Amino acid sequence: MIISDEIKNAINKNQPVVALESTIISHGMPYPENIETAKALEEVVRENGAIPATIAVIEGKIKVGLDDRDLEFLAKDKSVVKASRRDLPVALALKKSASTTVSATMIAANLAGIKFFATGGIGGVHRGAGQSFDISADLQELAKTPVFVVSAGPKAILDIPLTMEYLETMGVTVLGYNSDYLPAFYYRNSGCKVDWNCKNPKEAADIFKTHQNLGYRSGMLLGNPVPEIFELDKNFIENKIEEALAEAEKLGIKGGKTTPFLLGKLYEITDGESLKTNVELVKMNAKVCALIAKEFYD
Ligand code: PSU
Ligand code: MN
Repeated sequence: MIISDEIKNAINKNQPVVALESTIISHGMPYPENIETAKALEEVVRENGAIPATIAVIEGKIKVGLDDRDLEFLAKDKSVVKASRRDLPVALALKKSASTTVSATMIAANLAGIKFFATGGIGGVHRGAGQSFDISADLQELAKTPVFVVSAGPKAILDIPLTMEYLETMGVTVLGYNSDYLPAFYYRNSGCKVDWNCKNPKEAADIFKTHQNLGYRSGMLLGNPVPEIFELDKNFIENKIEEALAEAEKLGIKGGKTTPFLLGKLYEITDGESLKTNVELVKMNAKVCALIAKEFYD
């Protein structure tokens, strides 16, 4: 693992560090919005008092803190693979380059000693999982790796009530951020209640501190709704999601290709509206995550 000097120094001094994932760059957004967003996220984290740590696998090593060349490569090179928990040992042993999903980024962050991580939307239980069995490894990771994850909820392409149920079964603490409901990525309210509404960064930091003091080895999920001005109309986006899902079904898209396909398709059929919202919600998550990390180490 290669950790940048700045990040290593911050970790050693117990200063706030926020991990950022790289699948969103390689498989979540088109070029050049992906690299612009990757850079903007690092800025947002800094502006809010924490050190950003974007994570990927570069030539067989976990790299914590990427330079411009790495970001450019992840944003442009179509050969970059998407590495989840199960892929990580292979990518490292065979000296591949790969972007890391929420699960792989949590593993890397935890190994590096980073406790906070901001993403867009986590993976979850896919619609029709009763048939396909498609449940993202992100959910299991939240149950076994002690990292605090800020997201705008599960991606709306998923089955959100089943995702909530799964997290509950695995004993993962799920918090709403100033909301009684889990957000649905593109829109603020999934209609799915959360047990706990956390009102500010201090409450979130206190809850995570207590969780650590109890010796829990699991992670925690904060659902931060997209700002109102950027949210998409529920009916509008749900119709588009149906359309994208039908297309995926027709083409026989499966496994790790499903999420990138659906996000790409939505971009196309919403004339870029889905991407605009996606960019804004990740930025907001990076901000909130930095503020919570700052409280935690204060
Ligand atoms: N959030 C986004 N865009 C993304 C992802 C999250 O705004 O592309 C990625 C994350 O890396 C997440 C992955 O872990 O999608 C889930 O993929 P799957 O459903 O195959 O587990
Ligand atoms: Mn899957």
